[in-house]
Amino acid sequence: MDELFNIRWNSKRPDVPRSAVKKPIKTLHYLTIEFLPGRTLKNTLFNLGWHDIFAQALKQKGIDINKIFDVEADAGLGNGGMGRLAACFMDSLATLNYPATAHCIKYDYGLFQQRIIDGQQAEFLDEWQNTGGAWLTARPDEAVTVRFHGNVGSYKGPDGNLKFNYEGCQEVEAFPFDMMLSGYDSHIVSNLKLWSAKSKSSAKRVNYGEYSNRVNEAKEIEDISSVLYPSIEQASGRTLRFKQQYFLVSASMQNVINVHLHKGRDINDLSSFVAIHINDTHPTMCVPELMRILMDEHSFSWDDAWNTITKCVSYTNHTVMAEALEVWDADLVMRVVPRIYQIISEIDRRFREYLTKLKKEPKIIEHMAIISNNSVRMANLAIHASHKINGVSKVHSQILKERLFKHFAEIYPDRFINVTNGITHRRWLAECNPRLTEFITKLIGGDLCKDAQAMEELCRFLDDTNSIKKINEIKLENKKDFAEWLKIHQGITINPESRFDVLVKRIHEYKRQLLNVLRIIYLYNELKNNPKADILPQTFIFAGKAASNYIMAKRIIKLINQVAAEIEKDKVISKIIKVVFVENYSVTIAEKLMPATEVSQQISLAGQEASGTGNMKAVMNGALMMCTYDGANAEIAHLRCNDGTFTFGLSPFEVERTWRDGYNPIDIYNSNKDIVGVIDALNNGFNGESFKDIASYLLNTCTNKDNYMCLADFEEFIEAHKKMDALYRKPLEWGKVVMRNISKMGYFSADRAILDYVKNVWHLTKLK
Ligand code: B1H
Repeated sequence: MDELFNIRWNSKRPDVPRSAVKKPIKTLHYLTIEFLPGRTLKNTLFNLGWHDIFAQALKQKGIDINKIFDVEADAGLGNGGMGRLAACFMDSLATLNYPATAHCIKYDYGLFQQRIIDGQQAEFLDEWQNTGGAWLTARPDEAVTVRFHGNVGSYKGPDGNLKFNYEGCQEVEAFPFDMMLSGYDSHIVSNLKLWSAKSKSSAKRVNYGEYSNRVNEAKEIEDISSVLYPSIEQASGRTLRFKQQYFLVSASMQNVINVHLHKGRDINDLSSFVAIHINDTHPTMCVPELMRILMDEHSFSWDDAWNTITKCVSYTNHTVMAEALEVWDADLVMRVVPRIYQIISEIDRRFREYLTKLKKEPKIIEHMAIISNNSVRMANLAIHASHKINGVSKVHSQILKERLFKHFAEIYPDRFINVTNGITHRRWLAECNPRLTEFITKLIGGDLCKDAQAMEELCRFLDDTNSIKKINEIKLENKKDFAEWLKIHQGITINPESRFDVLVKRIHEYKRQLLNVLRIIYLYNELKNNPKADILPQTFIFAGKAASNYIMAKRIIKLINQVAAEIEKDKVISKIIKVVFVENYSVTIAEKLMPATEVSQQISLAGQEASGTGNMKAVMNGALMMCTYDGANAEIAHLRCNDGTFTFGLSPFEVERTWRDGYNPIDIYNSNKDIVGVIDALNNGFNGESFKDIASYLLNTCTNKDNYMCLADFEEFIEAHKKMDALYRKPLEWGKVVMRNISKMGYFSADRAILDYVKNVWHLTKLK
C-alpha cells in the first residue's frame, strides 16, 4: 500500500510488472518522536511549480496568496532542530526519488503557543489540527493494536521451542494518519505516518454503573498521543512518556512488517527491503519490539532475529546533553512492557557475555551495559543494535567517538561515522527568500533547487561591485518586509536601517542567550556612560520557546524583555539599540526572519550544540555568523576559509580542561571592569526588576556557578564583535564576504546529507 504514497499523485504510475523488478526496493522508515513540517500548502505548490501561477490567478481576483497561506497552522509536532531536520530529510528523500516513510505521533496538541505577557512567557494550547490537520488522511486499514502491562506466559510450542503469550494487557489501538510530503519536481512523495492512540473499549458493552470508569480508561489511553514530551517530574508523567515511546515503535514496527508481508515478500528478506532509522534515543525500543515480533509472531530464533534487525537498524545521536541520553527505571520498563523487558534483559546478558569474552574490565562492562543499577540505558542499546551510528557534525561525531561512546567505538570502530546535518535549501532559500534566489539564479543560471552546489558559481562575481550592492539591497528589502510583519503582528516598530542581530532557537542555558544579553547590557552601560559612544545602531532580535518547567530559561526570557523595556525608556539610547522578543517562534516565523538576518548568533558553549541548523539557514540567507567552535559552526567557518568568520571563545577541548583545572568566574569578574558593570546592572535591575538571582548564578561559588561559562567567553565575545562591526561599517566588503559565504553553502543542503546517509547507512533504492 505504501508504494501508492511513494508515487507522485499527479504523475502516471510507472507500469512496471512486479516480476520485472529484479532488485529489492529498499525503503527507509525514519522513527522520530518529533516532526516539524511547518506549513504545507505553500511548500507543495512550490514543489509542483505552481506557486506563481496560483499567486497570479488569485491576484487577478484581488486576493493575496499569502493571506491564504496564513490560514494554515504550523504542524507543531516538535520542539526544535531535531524535528525540523526530519522534515528537511523527507523533502530531500522525495526530491531525490528515494522511498521513505517517517513515523511520528499525531499529538493532539502541538508544543504550545507562546505569548509574552508582562515580559514573561505564557503558554497557550496549540490546537494545530484545526487547520494544519487538513493534510491528514485517516488509514483505518492500517490500524494495529499495541499492548501494555499484563503478564507474560510461556509454553512449549509444537516445534518444541519456547513460545510466549501475554495476558491481561491494556490494549490500545494505534490508528495512523498519513501526510504526503512532496519533493521538488520528483516522481514520488515521502510519507509521514502519524500514529494516534485510541481506546479499543468502545466496541464493548458497558456494564451498569461503569460508564464513567470506562470514560476515564479511554481518556488515559488517548493521553498517550496527547502532547509531545509529557513532563517527567512525576512518576505518572514518566510512565506516560515511556508509554508514548513504546506506542510509536510498536505501531510502526508492526506496520513495517504488515506492509512487507502484504507485498508478498518473505519475512526472512526483511533487511533487503527495509532500513530503520532511530532518530535520537526515543525510538530505541524498536529493537526489542522487532525482536518480539520476529520471535514471538514469526518463530525466528534469537540469532536469526538479531542478525536481521542489526542489518536494518541505524541510529543518529543528536545531543551530548545528559538529560537526552535516556535512561529508564528498570521497574518501569518491567511493569509497562514486561515482554520487552525480558528481551532487553537477554540482549544485555548476551552483550555482557560478549564483553567478558573480549576481556573488558568489569568496570568498563558495567559502564557499557544496557541494564545497570536498575536502569535501562537507551543509547547503549541503540549503539549495540545499530550497524551505523552517526553524530550530526564533525565536532560532535568526534566527541561521540572519542569521549561519550569511546568504549563502544573501541569494539565497533566501523560503526561510528559522521553525517553533517543539512537543510532543504528549497524551503530555506528558494521559497523564503525569492529576491535572493532570483538574483542568484540570474547570475548563475540553472535550477538552484535541483543543485545546491551550483551556488559555488557565485564566486565568479565576487569582484563585481554591482552584484555586491545588489546583495546588500536585497537584505535591506527583506529587513523592511520583516519590520512590517513585526509591526502588524506584535505592534513593535523596528528600524530597518539598523543592523539586525538575531538569536533564535530554543531557550536553553547551553545555547547562551544569557551571554548575548550580557553583551547588550554592556553596550547599554557604554551608552549610559557616553551617549556619543561609537556604537552601531542595532536591533537585537530574540525568539524561542522555553520548556514550560525550565525556570532558568524562563528567567532569561524575562531578563531579555526587561532589558528591552529599560532601553525603551531612554530616549537617546533607544535610538541606537533596541531589543525585541518575537513571540511564538516557529518554522513559519523562521521563514520570515532568516532572509532579514544580518548577524546570526551561534554562541553555544563549545562541545554542547551537536550541530545547529539555524546557522546554515542564516548564512544561506546572507547573514554572517558570530559563533563558537561548536557543531556545524566549525564546518561553516572552515568552508569559507575562516575569512569573514567571527569565531570566539573556548574550544570543546579547552572547555573540558577549564572545568578540570577548576573554573572560577569570580577571578574573571575581578579582572574585567566591563563584567563588573554588567553584574552591577543585573543586581540593580531593569525596568524595576532586580536580576540578583542571575548575577549570583553567574558568580556564586556554589556548584551551579556559571554552568555554561558565559563569563569565560565574555571578553572574546565583545572583541569579536568589534571586528565584526568594523567590517559592517564597510558595506561593500561586508557584502562580498556575505556573497562568498552563500557560494559555499551548497554543501549544507539536506540533499547532500541524504546522499551521505543513502551511501553510507541506508543503501536505499532510487526509484526511476
Ligand atoms: C537536538 C534534541 C532533543 N538534539 C531530547 N537533541 C529532547 C533531545 O525533550 N527532549 O527529550 C529535546 C530535544 N534536539 C538538536 O538536534 C540539537 O540540539 C541540534 O544541535 C541539532 O542541530 C539538531 C538536529 O540534529
